Amino acid sequence: MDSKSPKKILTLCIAVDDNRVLLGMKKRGFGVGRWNGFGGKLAPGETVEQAARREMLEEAGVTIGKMEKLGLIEFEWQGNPEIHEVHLFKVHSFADNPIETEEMKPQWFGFDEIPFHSMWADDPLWFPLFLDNRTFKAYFLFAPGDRILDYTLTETDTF
Ligand code: 8OG
Repeated sequence: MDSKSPKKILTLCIAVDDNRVLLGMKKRGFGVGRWNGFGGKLAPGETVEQAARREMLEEAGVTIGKMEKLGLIEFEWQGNPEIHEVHLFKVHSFADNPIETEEMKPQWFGFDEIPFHSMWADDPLWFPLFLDNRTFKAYFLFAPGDRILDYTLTETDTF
């Protein structure tokens, strides 16, 4: 990791109810064909939290009520200097029913039915912390494609 690397800031919102998580099948763009939370890049002038709320509304048609930040995850791809800094939120309440949009097809999954085989390779490593409401920082280095070459994952009290 190089402190001078260009950083792209992104949001990721995963809603939960008592025993399920809300994921979406990504229908286009980066991560297409995988289940993921809802999110994307910050628009100019937006805070991370504003972007998280906007993306969830655009991609799932729901207005977030209560949410909390649980993770800060940095991604790097071998041979590419750009770092993706992903701010992960757990969404505890929202208005409206999730709807399918041009970008995502939403679906609820039980905590014991999370489709890790069709998710990003790093997700199984941090999902247990996420489900357990533990705050963490992580860094993943990917080989071109989807193989994790190196990573760190640390619980933290501060971001
Ligand atoms: O705007 P775009 O759809 O390209 O944003 C990418 C979304 O994917 C954004 O919500 C951040 C998220 N994301 C990554 N990498 C990873 C990852 O390794 N795991 C998960 N679960 N989400 C990721 O950019």
